[in-house]
Amino acid sequence: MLELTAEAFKEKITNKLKTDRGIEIGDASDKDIYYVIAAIVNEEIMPQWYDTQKKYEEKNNKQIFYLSMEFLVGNLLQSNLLNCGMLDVSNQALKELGLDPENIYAKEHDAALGNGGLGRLAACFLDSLASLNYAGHGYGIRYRYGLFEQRIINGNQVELPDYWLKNDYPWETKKEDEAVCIHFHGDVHMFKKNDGTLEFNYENTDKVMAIPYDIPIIGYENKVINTLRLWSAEAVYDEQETLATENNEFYHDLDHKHSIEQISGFLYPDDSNHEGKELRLKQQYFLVSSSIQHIIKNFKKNNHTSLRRLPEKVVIQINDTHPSLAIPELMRILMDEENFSWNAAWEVTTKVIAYTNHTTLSEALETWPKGMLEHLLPRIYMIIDEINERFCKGIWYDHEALRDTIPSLAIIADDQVHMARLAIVGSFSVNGVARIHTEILKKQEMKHFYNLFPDRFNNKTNGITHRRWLLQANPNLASLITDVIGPQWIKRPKQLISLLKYSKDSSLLEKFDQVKHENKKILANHIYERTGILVDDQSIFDVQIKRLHEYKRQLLNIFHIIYLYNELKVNPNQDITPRTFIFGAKAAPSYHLAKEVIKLINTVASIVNYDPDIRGKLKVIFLENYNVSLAEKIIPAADISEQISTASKEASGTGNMKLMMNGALTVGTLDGANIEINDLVGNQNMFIFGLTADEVMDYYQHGGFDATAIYNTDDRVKRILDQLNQGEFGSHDIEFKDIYYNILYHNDPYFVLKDFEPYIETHEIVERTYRDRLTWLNMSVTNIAHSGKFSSDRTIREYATDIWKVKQVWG
Ligand code: 26V
Repeated sequence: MLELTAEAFKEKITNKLKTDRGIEIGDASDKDIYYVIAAIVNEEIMPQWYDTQKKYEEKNNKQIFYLSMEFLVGNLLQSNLLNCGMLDVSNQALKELGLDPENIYAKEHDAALGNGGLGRLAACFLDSLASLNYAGHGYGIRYRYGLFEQRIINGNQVELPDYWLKNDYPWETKKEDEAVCIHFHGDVHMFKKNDGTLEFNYENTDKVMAIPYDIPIIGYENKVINTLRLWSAEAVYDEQETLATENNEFYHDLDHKHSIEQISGFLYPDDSNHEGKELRLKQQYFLVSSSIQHIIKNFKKNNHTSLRRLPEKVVIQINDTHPSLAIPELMRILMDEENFSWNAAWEVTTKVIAYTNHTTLSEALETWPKGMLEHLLPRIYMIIDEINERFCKGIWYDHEALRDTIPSLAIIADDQVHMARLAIVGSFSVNGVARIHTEILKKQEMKHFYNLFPDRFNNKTNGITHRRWLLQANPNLASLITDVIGPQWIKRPKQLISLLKYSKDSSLLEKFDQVKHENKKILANHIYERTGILVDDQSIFDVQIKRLHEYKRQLLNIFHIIYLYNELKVNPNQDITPRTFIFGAKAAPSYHLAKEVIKLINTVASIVNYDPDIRGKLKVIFLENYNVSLAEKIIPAADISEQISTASKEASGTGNMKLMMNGALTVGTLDGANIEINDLVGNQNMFIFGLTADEVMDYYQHGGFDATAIYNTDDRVKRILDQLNQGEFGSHDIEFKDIYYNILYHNDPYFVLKDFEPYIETHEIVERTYRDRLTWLNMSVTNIAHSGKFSSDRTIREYATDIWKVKQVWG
């Protein structure tokens, strides 16, 4: 890329400090330096961004539009520097200026526009799309407040607003002239035209402007710059620059303006429990309508032909059902604005839209009260109603054998609109995100749909960008790998497999050990700075980092810790390898039980960490405000990756892939993508335990599991639950009773007790294995070697070939 020397880079920094910020280097803060480096990157990429768009226009190939309510992009300066080939020179220049590059890059406030896996996946996909040279863009919402900032106060989670736009965000460009207008509410009038067809007009709608802000998505060393377009809601003004409302009274106007801006006000912080909130529905339609309007405008600009040919030029991937109103919205535009007949519009729509499912948890499946949808989006509701009518009639007449299943297939049933059903019926592809997840969709959750549309269903196992999660986050490991097998793996991550040849070379394994140890020291320092707690960098770093949810079973992990603590209290001289348990997790603010688990982890931590009997053999660290930046610090230092969901519940998981790629060994259930990791590395290179998905589903269907029986027979379990019930860990004696009741009176719905014993035993094996250094290191390197499959480059290639039918644009 750009041939810049460190000397030249330093000069750029000093010049820009003067010209952009009016200061000399000696007076510049880390933040000033951050902004000028971002400006240097922008200067480099802006012309490339323009050129990329021009090339796309010239070639006029099919383009991919990834619609998502979430893009968890995190921090961008370092990855932008990396992808445009300036990271090394920037690091060197900063060091020569006496600055710590880490500190400078850390000045960026993470863009936390996502909850967890689903949002981060969207961000990894954008990185792969650009790096592999696909014309693929993201569309999302520019929430003014991202996912809340978490503080732990007295062990409790406290949520603070995340006003990430407080300071200038250097990566966005406002495109005022590409704003579009969105309509809510209003009356729909139907006219019969002379030719007998129907025309629909809307009146008295509430209008909202959608203003796009574009963020460049930089491909890795290939000069491709794609776009992430985030929409922001603003009030519509009339010619006199007053708010376009019926009543121009000042305070009424302000109120109105405020309620409009709320549409892009904040990201909903719950990723597990669907609540039918109208504002969330408004957000979804706002995203969908602005994006589709823009896609169609673009098509018309570049193609002087009928919109019937839209499927040749456009594919829209919807990230879960959240953008599934894209289906009726595209129908609406084609019919009401472009005069398409129903059949012609349906033909186009169902060739353009593809749907990814990310969960089978019934409580997360979206449904909207039909009255709410009808009131907010009357025309859209009419179209959904018609889709439903035609679909149900089709089954009735063409699939007699399925007549009985109509109530479970109908898009509108029980006064609710079922969004997953709409998404399946209105798209040409439905994919799950790991093999087992897709199989569960086909055989259980969506089996009737699968019988109707077997060709529509397909699997696309998730992936992660190895550029951010290995090359950038773990430079020491990345350069060791390059020393051993050469740099080809960076562009072809499957080539990591060449490491296998060296996985028994003890002098080399030592080097891997050193890298891990260095990373552990860095994390230990960070932990000390953030918490004041000293952790032993020789201890096993046992890591569970993910959203807090019952099905992810952080509770099983903390029960194991309590068990170890109890054992050590009885026998303080026990010879165990010291362990540091590291947690990072946000709970949805309204998820009471999840917050109780956070409190429990912190309470156990405060007891274990300061108990002299333990003599530092166990440490429990809960790092507050887990986010992308923190993940980048923890993952390179992990020895153990806890992937212990109740089998069948975790659709895929992506943290499992990031940790594996950084040499952590998985302790996991046969769930999600763990199964595919297991296929590659084998039982001998990971620690599998617990119920299988079939066993779990069998218990749900036929019963036969009794939590109380385990409580009564396993003394270890009884002791832990009694400790909770009797307030041994609580500041008052009802503190953790809810957890106790949930397990014993609701029959332990996530099988924590059932999997307790195998989990404990597995951890005993983990400890023995860890002591056998060469075996452990061999396992670790074997995992890294096989992790290439989990690069999102592989995933994106599969989407491109099987679903989107697009090719790389050039090169
Ligand atoms: C659901 C909801 C429902 C209520 C409103 C807000 C909201 C926001 C997000 C979601 C999506 C939940 C689904 C999800 O995040 N699934 C995760 O997707 C990952 C990427 O495919 C996958 O690795 C995880 O296993 C899966 O749990």
